[in-house]
Amino acid sequence: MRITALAGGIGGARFLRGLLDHVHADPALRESQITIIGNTGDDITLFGLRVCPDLDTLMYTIGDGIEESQGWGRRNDTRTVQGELAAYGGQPQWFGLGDLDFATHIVRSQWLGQGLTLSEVTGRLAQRWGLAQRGVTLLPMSDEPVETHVVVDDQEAGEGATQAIHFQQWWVGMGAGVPARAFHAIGIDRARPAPGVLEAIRTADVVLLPPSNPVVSIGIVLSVPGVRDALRGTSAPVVAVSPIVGGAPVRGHADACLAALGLPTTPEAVAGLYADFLDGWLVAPGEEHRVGGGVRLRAVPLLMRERESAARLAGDALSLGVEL
Ligand code: GDP
Ligand code: FO1
Ligand code: CA
Repeated sequence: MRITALAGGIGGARFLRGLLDHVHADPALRESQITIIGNTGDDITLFGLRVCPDLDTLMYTIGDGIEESQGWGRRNDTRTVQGELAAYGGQPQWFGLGDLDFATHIVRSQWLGQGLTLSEVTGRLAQRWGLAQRGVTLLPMSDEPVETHVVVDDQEAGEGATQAIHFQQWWVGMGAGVPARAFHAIGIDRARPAPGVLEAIRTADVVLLPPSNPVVSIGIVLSVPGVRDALRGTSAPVVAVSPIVGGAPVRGHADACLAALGLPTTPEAVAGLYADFLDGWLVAPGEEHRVGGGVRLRAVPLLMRERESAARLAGDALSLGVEL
């Protein structure tokens, strides 16, 4: 089966590792090809190095190198380089970069500097993590740089003044502690889908949207020109999983992101963002509120506590897609 998924970082990665566990446990699905279209709006240049948090989270999780306790970064990493950078007064210090993780950013930056595209670089990095052997192709949403910026109030500039800051400064630096007024994907007007992205959507048997952040993960991928049209046009069923359970995100700040769009933190609000292409929608039991447009609703346990529950959830999403 050809399965295509759009994904952010931690929620997307846990779901997709579950999907792999699910397909590899079933002889009929074992030969499946899974193409992951990763969000690159979180990308940032730090200390001259290009950092792609969502691609790396996907790669490390699927390649079994992730630090499970935090959901990002390399397992058992150390912070020697970061400590030395801080001793020099190097900025920023609010973004944690481990020594092993640094190697990824160094070699990525070197290859980008030699003129390789981000897709080519991501393909090379993925080789080290054995993604192809697991039937996985990891694609960035675009080879052109796109960076999500967040409009926040500028207290110092006075009443009503705002400023736009990098997404990571808001999310990690400030812990999303100030309200986001709007999100802008800088560079999106010049961005084209990376090679293979539209084809993967068009030729898929099933398209899955993991419970990734609907605004700053999936929303940014959807804003790449052509991606949304491809989802509307594909003959494959599109099935999405709610990241909202019991009126709150399972982790992270999706509530603050939805609020910036004037939306409540409900599964229905998220489904509304996907309404023009959505065919199947997984919600938590007790949250089966109708969403329009003939979308097939199914209630299943949505929490990915360990790999087994993530595999069950991914299996539920896949089987809904196959039924549609
Ligand atoms: P990020 O890029 O690291 O923020 O990760 P994603 O965008 O891929 O996923 C973040 C979203 O995953 C958050 O909005 C969470 O609510 C959601 N999430 C995390 N864990 C779970 C879970 O166990 N179940 C569900 N349904 N959603 C989850
Ligand atoms: N998230 C944090 O909350 N704090 C960090 O210091 C941090 C560092 C970091 C380094 C590399 C990487 O690939 C991811 C990292 N993340 C960190 C996670 C990540 O930046 C955010 O969770 C996502 O971008 C939000 O979607
Ligand atoms: Ca992200």
